[in-house]
Amino acid sequence: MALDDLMVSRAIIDEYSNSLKDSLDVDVAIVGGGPAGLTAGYYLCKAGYKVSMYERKLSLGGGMWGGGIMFNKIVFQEESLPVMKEFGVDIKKYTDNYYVTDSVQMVGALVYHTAKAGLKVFNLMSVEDVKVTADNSICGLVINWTSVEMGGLHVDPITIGAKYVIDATGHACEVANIILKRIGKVLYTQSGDIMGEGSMNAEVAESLVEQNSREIYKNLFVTGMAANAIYGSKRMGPIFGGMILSGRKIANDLIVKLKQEPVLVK
Ligand code: 48F
Repeated sequence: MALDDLMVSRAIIDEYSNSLKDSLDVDVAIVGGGPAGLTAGYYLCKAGYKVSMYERKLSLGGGMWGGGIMFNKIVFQEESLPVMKEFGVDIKKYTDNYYVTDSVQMVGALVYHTAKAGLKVFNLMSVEDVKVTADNSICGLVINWTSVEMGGLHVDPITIGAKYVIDATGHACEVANIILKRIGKVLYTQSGDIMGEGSMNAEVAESLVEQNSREIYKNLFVTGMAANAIYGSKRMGPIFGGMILSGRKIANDLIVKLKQEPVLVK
């Protein structure tokens, strides 16, 4: 059969535009496609919610590809085994409570299962601001192409609506920083500010990351390394169990909230 180059262009433009239009109003918008954001997206989509993800880079996976010092192996602990098994990766028990998988396989599995569950992914897209209601509750995101950001070009962004937003931007906790800049020290921390990440202690950091994964401002939730940075916990380095447990925790919290919403009868 003959191939028409213009049909290829048309298919790309139509399908991407439809996807973007369909994601103008979502239940949950996730900023950042690292392990925590992807896991949160997986469980939310599996529960039937409409979820979109914005990732600045070309590829999803965040800090997971490089394992530790570019040795592409992922270490995780016993507690996170059920989530690892859910993604179907090959797991090797190294010794009691230490399990290892391949980081490339893990990123692939997370991306595949999350996309198949229905997550709408917009890569090469950076979140530069939040959309707020009159009382400054978060109700969406302001997005623009990463290439615009990189080029320092003066091109206006577009806005999407979301009932809830998740900051899954890792060490930089970028959405929380936007709140500080635009609204002030209003985060649900002791000082209202980002408390800042402490030095390495995997035991402490991993034990706190799930409990730090929660609402940090009106309709804004946090997961992953950003949660520990915001609440002043330590860093954990190249162990990834806490990231996926944190993603699952925030998804479960939001599922509870979304279920409580009244169903509008048309
Ligand atoms: O950094 P990242 O992997 O965050 P995470 O899911 O996992 C942390 C671990 O990788 C590791 C660790 C624990 O073992 O300490 O660092 O918490 O993924 C964050 C993603 O967010 C993207 C960024 O490119 C990365 O892929 N990101 C950050 N800011 C923005 C963004 C933004 N403003 N807009 C879009 N994407």
